[in-house]
Amino acid sequence: MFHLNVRHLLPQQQVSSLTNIFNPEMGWTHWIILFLFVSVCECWLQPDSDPQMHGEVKSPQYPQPYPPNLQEQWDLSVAEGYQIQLTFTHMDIEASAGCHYDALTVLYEGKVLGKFCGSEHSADGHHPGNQSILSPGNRLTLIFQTDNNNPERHQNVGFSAQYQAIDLDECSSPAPEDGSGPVCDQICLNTLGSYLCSCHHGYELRSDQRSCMLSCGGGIFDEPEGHLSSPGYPNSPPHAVSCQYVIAVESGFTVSLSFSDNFQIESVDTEQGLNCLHHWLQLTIPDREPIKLCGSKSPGLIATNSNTVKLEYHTDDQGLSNGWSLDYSTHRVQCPVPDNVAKGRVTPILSEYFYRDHIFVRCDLGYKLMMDGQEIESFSTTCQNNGQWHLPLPECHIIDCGEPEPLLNGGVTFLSGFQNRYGSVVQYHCNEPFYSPLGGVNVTFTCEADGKWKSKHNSVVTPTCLPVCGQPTKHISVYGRIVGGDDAPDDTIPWQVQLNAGGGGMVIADRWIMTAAHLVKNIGNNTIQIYMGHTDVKTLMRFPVYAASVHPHPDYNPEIYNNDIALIKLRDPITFSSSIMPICLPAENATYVTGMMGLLSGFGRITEYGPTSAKLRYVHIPVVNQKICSEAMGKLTNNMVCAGVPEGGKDSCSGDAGNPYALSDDGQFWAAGISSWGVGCARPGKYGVYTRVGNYLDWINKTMQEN
Ligand code: 4AZ
Repeated sequence: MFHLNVRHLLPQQQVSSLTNIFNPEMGWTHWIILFLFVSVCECWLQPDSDPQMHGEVKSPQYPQPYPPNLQEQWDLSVAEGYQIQLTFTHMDIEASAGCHYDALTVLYEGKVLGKFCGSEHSADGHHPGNQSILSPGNRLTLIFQTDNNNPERHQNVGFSAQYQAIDLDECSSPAPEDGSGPVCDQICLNTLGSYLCSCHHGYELRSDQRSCMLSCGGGIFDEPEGHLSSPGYPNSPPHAVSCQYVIAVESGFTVSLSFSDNFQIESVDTEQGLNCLHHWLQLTIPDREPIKLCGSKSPGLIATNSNTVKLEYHTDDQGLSNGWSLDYSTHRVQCPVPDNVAKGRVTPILSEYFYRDHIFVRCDLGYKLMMDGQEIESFSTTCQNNGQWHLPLPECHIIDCGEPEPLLNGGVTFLSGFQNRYGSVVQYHCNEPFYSPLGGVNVTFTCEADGKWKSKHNSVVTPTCLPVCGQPTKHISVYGRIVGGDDAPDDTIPWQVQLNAGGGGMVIADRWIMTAAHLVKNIGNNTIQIYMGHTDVKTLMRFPVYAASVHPHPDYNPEIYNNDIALIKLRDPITFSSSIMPICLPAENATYVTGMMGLLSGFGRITEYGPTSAKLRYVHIPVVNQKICSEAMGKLTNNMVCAGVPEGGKDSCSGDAGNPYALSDDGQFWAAGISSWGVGCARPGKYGVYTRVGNYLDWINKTMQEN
């Protein structure tokens, strides 16, 4: 194996001529002039500057006989690193002993390689024959000398020779005698015109390109673990070592050095202790003072707490250090153990946390994650390569459900807990006895972990308070009359209303009044005023409420008062109390049983020809058999029901149209009839005729829904 560090040798001559030409201090004009000069010179000097690789040499006048008195010289040269091989194609020089008269002398650097004369077959002289002449270097000098001593006019033609460049094998050249050693210290590679030196494994070529030295084995070590040692360890390395090693592993990891026991770096004993004066191993850790190590005690384990460390081993040309050896390993950077989070949990719980570890924080039930004043869905943080968590820990704050939704016509009471926080329990109630909760029971809501108030059945919908209908807080204890009736005490008929149009009506919902169609048929919405909540007319009139829309039955027939029913929608909803309460609508299956007593009320006339009442009056009259009534009153439709007594005296009268005729079931009043028409008032044998409300449930509900 050859060492990789192989450098090509530039012939010294070329190096020096290059450095002469490329003088860095030259200006641009000089460069241009030089360029022109070099270009031109190259053309002129081509034959000299570009050495010949082969050629021919002939004696003067060859193949004519050469003249006398010659002293001709040829200086042959080929490229550096080559030898010249000279081969004679023909030689015919006057032969003489020792080539005394005429001779061709071949020289290398002044040293005679051969002196030739004669021809191939001549007896004396010195002819090269078929042998070539090889110059030791890249030059060769030929000198052709002839004398004048030629009385017989010789016929010798001289010589003709070819020469060519032959690669010089520098590697097999013997070591120069100056004691500088062989061409190459370890390995020599012959190349065309030159040679290369190389070194065995573990060695590197010195800057002289010839000699080899023990390799530092330095460089960058980026694997998570590895082994380093000084050159030649455990044997002492050559002197004047300067080796550099860099351990640079991924950030987020720290390097620990573990020196073997066999550690020996020359130190100098001083009064202050060991001094690493001439030999040392210096450790450089970023942001720390460099540490110089020497002596013969192993430093053992050194935790650098850094992902990079530079080691520089230095010895001078004296002293003795056997060197050192170490194994390095890496550990993930450690992050601090996270604090506890009050009302929360950090997972996973470990005794140590390292680079790339994640932790999660979850809050106890009823608590939420908060960061920088903001609630967050989830939390995790990662141990970074700098040993810090990438996010600080969040806090767990108790969940707050906020104020519970207010309940219309009801309220909310705190049963337990604190400031609407998690676990607080509230109870909704309706304003009894005028409202009752839909579903019947008071509902409790708890502030749950999701921050919502929820019922036992996990509902988030606040309950609804439905108005209580037909159940006055005060009851009429004495039976009385309208015609033949009596004044109604306050709060006993709280659904009673009076219209400015004359006639009355009844409250059936918080925005709806029911009355007779014939009263409102031709009246605009804006002119209708409705009064309620008082039994005294004067007081009553002080508190009008207004209609938003009026809905007489579309099939109302004014001729026979069929379908004499209308609904008025109020602009504003009514809040019910003991003085204003709706009357119930008939049940789906409501029956009008003959003889059943009903409650008729209103502000109509007290007698057929008398004045209307200043007070609300009422009378109890029974439901009359339909056939009997029809016989008494003429043709009735099924949408009508009669009430009254055959003997007369108790009846509705003028101004009572639209008023309620209420039947009761289990103390709950329902709107059985709407006062519609009659013949006079309270006459014997006559009855009051009322719109049979039970026939209009669908229309009423539809109208209320659609408006
Ligand atoms: C009316 O004109 C009226 N006796 C209402 C009912 C009766 C008579 C008249 C029935 O308002």
